[in-house]
Amino acid sequence: MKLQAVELRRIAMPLVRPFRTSFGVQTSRDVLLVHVVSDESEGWGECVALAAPVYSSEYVDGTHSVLRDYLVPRLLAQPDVTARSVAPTLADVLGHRMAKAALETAVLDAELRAHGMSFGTYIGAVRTEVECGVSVGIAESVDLLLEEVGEYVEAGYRRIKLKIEPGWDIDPVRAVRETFGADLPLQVDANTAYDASTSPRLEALDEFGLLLIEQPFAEDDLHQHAVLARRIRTSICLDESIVSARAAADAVRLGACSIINVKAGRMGGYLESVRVHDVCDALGVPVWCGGMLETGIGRAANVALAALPNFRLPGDTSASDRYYAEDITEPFVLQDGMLPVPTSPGMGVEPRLDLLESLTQSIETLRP
Ligand code: OSB
Ligand code: MG
Repeated sequence: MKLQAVELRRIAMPLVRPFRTSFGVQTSRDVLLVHVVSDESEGWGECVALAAPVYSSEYVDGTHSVLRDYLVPRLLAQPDVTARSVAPTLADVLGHRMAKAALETAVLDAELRAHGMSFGTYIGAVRTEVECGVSVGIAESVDLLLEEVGEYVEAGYRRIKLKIEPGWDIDPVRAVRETFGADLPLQVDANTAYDASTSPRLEALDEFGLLLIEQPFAEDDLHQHAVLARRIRTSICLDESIVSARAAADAVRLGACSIINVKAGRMGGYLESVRVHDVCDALGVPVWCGGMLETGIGRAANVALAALPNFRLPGDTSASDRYYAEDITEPFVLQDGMLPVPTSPGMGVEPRLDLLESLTQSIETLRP
């Protein structure tokens, strides 16, 4: 394909409820959408960077800037662009994986639409629907947490993930176990909030039969994760630390984790995410699909990714109404705790352009 234009569109999406994690509270998402127009078709990608650099070093204004000044110009200068050519073309720009992922996804959407092939078919999806979990923020009180978890259990979610931090860990986990029973699939996510001095609190979680503990320590501290993994029965899962298939293989071989959360934004795209899936499969390590509070555009690709065979745990691929009163695509609706894998060409969803217009804060169009 020859790219004719790349549009960078910023939209404001209010969340249905505030989402509090160990790194802060989010009440809305400032989303950067990448729209590519080629001589054959069009495609969309959603950048998952948060408004501030608190989950990883990327943030939405930074991704916008690097796309505009460095990434998009490199692609526009190419006579022929395919999704597989995007990462090599951008390789001399270091890091900025979320920005690169959004651009590669938009190109992949356009390419697959031109070929009439769905993303699920392209990557080898083996399921028509995927099991969904939900990520529950740090609450004002244990009572309010139990109320929120109750709503999600009632809605049919197949797994609950509690956000934790030192001081909001043992009590809420115990309360959820006592209220919903030992059979509720339950896991926790610390978003790097612990260190060696607070690690004993995580050891105290070992008695609650959790599916996993996600990213308790710093992104670059694989050693501390390996130490904890040796001390407890509960599986350690890494999120922030895993930025590539190589990082995944290294972390597993060091004994730092036995489960991996796959997020395409963090890994620079869906093509690298498939490689992470494959290397983990070869190492006997299950993966699951994480989330970054995506709109329907990003969610569609995540749901298809989660249909690969080694995605063996429910993902943070929740229904549209968990995040937004009105989604910018046809909403994803939970059916018996599952979401259907899109089957239309490309990522399989159409943005609702009228709604998109009303949510748009700015648009910038770049041409060759
Ligand atoms: O650590 O998994 C995380 C949201 C934003 C940033 C990081 C994380 C999350 C979530 C929510 O846990 C996942 C989702 O429902 O999209
Ligand atoms: Mg996480």
